[in-house]
Amino acid sequence: MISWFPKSMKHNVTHYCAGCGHGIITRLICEAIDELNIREKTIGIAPIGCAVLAYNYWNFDTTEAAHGRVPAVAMGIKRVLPDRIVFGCQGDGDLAAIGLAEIIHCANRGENICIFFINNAVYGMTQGQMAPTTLIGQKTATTPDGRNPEDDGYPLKISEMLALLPAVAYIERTSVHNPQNVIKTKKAIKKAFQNQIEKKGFSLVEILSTCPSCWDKTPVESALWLQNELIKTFPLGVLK
Ligand SMILES: Cc1ncc(C[n+]2csc(CCOP(=O)(O)OP(=O)(O)O)c2C)c(N)n1
Ligand code: SF4
Repeated sequence: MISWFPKSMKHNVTHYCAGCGHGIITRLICEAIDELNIREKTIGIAPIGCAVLAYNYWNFDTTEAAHGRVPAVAMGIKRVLPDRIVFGCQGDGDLAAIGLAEIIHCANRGENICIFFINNAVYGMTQGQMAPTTLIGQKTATTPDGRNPEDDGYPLKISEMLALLPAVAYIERTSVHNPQNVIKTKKAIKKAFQNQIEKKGFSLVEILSTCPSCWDKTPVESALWLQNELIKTFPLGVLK
């Protein structure tokens, strides 16, 4: 059992937009850390993107990694301080575009860290550019007529790609668009941490998340769009 407000979370006013999935994910990570009683030895790494300020909410040791370098920083910390529990958060622009090489090689080495990969199908922070995960036909600031695979390529399925690597311990795709899936997401986050505690190697949880501001939808419309459209391209479940 946990108290109503996680010990691992700071009492700060959120900077996330109304209906954004980031806030839910931030709290789930804190609840998981509390429940596993690892707050004193956890180190979290914030990315670029809207989660850049995650350390304003995390009440444990944190640092920041520029432009996709979360896995490299996490790896360095974990190798120097192997008794710590080290995790990183990354958006799809951060992880699947500018940091693609980092995540592939980190996973391929089976580094004993956790990555929470927040897929909202756009660059939220920079006002909705196309991301590698943007759906075919999806309108964004840089694809005003919708993503066209002939010009823009196809949505990149990072979890499926990483699940092929032999050194990867665990990959699951979850979502936070409704309570049932929020509960599943927390379970997946806890499992990833547990894997690290048991020294099983690299774990990644891809979490489908809403971005009402850049999707140009209300929070309710965003939850429905995630459920009816985003999940079609990014089906939920354990990939490895
Ligand atoms: C072409 C390009 N390269 C690099 C950047 C720097 N940059 C700032 S925020 C960001 C990523 C934000 O998107 P995401 O990682 O999806 O996080 P979100 O804000 O959606 O949570 C990047 C790559 C940029 N804006 N444009
Ligand atoms: S821009 Fe999108 S991802 Fe960023 S805080 Fe707002 S809703 Fe969330």
